[in-house]
Amino acid sequence: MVGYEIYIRSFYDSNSNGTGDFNGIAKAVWYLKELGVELVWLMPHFKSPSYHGYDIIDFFDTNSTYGNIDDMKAMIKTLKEHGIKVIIDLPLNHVSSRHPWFKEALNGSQKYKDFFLWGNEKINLYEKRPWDNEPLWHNMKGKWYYGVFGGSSPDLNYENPEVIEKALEIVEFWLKVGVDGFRFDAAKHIYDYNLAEGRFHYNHEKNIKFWNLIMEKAKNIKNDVFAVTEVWDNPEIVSEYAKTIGCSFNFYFTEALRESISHGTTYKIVDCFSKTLTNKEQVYIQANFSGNHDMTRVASVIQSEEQRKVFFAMLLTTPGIPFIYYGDELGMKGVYDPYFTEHVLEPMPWYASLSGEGQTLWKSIGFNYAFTGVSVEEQSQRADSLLNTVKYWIKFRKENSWLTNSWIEDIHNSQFIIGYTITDGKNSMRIYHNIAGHSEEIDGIKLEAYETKVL
Ligand code: ACG
Repeated sequence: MVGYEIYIRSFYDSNSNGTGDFNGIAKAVWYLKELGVELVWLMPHFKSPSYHGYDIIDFFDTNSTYGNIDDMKAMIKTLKEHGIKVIIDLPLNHVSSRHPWFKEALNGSQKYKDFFLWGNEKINLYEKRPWDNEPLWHNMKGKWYYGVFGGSSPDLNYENPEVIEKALEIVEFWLKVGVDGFRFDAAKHIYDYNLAEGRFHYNHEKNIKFWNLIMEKAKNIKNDVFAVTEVWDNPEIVSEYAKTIGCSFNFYFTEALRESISHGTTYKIVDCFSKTLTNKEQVYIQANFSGNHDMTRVASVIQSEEQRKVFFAMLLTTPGIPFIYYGDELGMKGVYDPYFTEHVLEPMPWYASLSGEGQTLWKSIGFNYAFTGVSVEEQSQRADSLLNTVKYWIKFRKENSWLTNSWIEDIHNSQFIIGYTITDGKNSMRIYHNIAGHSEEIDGIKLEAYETKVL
């Protein structure tokens, strides 16, 4: 199974207003089918004041520019008819500062005050976020509140059982709408501040207990629910969450492949494969991925199409459920800017001219101008394009569906080649990738520039 991350606003426009929508995704099902993906991850679709949607105003309603709940149900139905599951992004850690709960809290309601975390004299209100020095505490109407992702998204207080109840209600609601599962946003942040000690601190144990509870609820409603967790951390920590949730994004994979391929040396890949893909226990599934909306697009890191082909060949011949970020299969570019993430959320280019049915145009396109030719149209017409290479490997993966529950053994490498056996204990194959722009040899096997060989 291969997953595909979609930013709804930028994907496919069904009513010619320039903005992508649920009906548009249903209309574009032919593309998802042709590509071969079987799982779609929708970035937040809830009512929200921001373009990205991670700060929610109503957990029980959709963003009306994308359509209403009935439109969403119809889209899920269409995709299901074509064998494609739909999971939604679920940011439970915080809400929008315009959420009625937060407004009530600011207006003095004790019930809703207990939904959030408030500063006091024991707390260092100027403590910074450890990874980028952004403030953790914010002031509104003279009141200090905690918001790990900024002032516009106050954190919920999960010490309050009522808040936990709300989270369970939200999970139940969307499973009943018909989604197949979730991408749990910011999973390590549910309990990331120790109020008693007045300092930032990840409580992984408590977080995992919380996700256990959520998963129990979800499985009660839908026993084959699929969930994947976003824990952007080192592999040891990620795996602790993955064991509970069943699947986790493998950030180290994306980082290692990008670095190794752009620098022309396999060592980082070897380290990553050894640390994250050799586990025979199979207690959880790895979700390796091409990139996501929080990082520079792979085509802006790995410049040549030939190198990107070997990147995708590797992504699609490793254990687990690989995810592709919409447009990465075409070579869409975009450089991540934490203050303006729109650069990596550009409209999906369906046509070389950027005009035609379904084309979204809600923002001007900076990194993917028409003249770059990167589009579904251009890529489909060229037999040796990146898109056609990605389709080839997705098809290969479908024909070898055991790869989902497999692991890697016997890694051999040189500076430019990595070879490994992928197996599930019953089936196995040996795979070699050459990341160099010239031919190379290993184990008596010759590979042409950027070639992948399956034996
Ligand atoms: C999710 C979403 C993101 C969203 C939010 C909030 C969370 O994907 O779009 O923001 O709803 C941190 C969080 C993640 C978060 C990203 C953006 N992603 O943990 O949950 O920020 C280090 C830290 C990570 C950190 C990462 C960011 O440890 O915690 O992610 O840096 O760069 C190695 C290390 C690893 C290290 C990396 C990178 O891998 O092992 O520890 O990660 O290197 O150095 C959205 C919007 C925001 C808005 C918010 C409300 O995008 O603009 O403010 O919503």
